[in-house]
Amino acid sequence: MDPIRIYIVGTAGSGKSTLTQAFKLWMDQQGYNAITVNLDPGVEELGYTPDVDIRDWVSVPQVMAEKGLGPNGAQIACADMAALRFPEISNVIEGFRSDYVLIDTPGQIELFAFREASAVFLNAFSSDDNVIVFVLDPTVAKTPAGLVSLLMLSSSIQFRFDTPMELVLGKCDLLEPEEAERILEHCGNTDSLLFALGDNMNMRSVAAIEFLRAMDSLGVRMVPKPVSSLEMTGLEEIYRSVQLITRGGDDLSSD
Ligand SMILES: Nc1nc2c(ncn2[C@@H]2O[C@H](COP(=O)(O)OP(=O)(O)O)[C@@H](O)[C@H]2O)c(=O)[nH]1
Ligand SMILES: [Mg+2]
Repeated sequence: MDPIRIYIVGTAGSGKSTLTQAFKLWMDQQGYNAITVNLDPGVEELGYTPDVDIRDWVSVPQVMAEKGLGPNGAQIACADMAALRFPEISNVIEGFRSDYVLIDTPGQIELFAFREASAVFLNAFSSDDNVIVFVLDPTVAKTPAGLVSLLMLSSSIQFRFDTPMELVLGKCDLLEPEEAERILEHCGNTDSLLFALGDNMNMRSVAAIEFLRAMDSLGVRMVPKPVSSLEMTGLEEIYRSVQLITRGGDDLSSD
């Protein structure tokens, strides 16, 4: 059976790399066979050693030096070069024959969302085996407008790739319990979120109303799973949800 590929996606600094590392540790502890893949060619300090590292094929500092590009131009060039190297990278990933592939995506979310490389990766596999785990940064999700913006961003990515997605509220250890509760309540209950946004009918609240109602009628609204990579909490819930999405809840370990 093909491995389940879990793409960890989120805004810069939301905690993607730390979650990749924590999730791998948790999977090891449970006896699940998982590998980690770093897809960020520009990262300097990762905090863990990935099993497969895009920097072995393309690296931002090297492209900056060779092509005389600045860091942003080099990031984009690298993302596009990674698409060309996809067959080799994919072969190395397949070689591990693991049940799970945890994919840490570039720090800047637009590199994942809007460059071709991620579409090449995602489309190469059956959509039944891909899941995007979208990490909500708690410092942004704390305000109602920040939360709606993140939900819009996650919808944009879901729309672009047509891949199942699980939402995660990251770094929960930094939130007061009632703050975390409020965010979860806002995600699950459109009226409470609209109420929190305020009732001044400006462009922003009309856009939010239309967006949230559209999500409601499509049935794609999601309540995030609260997670702390630091305290290793919420990882089992992500795992269960990924299993449900990809395998209808069958646990690989019971095969
Ligand atoms: N308190 C706390 N800090 C975290 C957690 N996850 C990540 N961080 C911190 O958030 C910062 C950004 O994390 P990183 O994983 O590099 O984010 P990325 O850019 O999305 O890959 C780092 O300083 C991490 O130590 C968490 O669960 N709890
Ligand atoms: Mg990172």
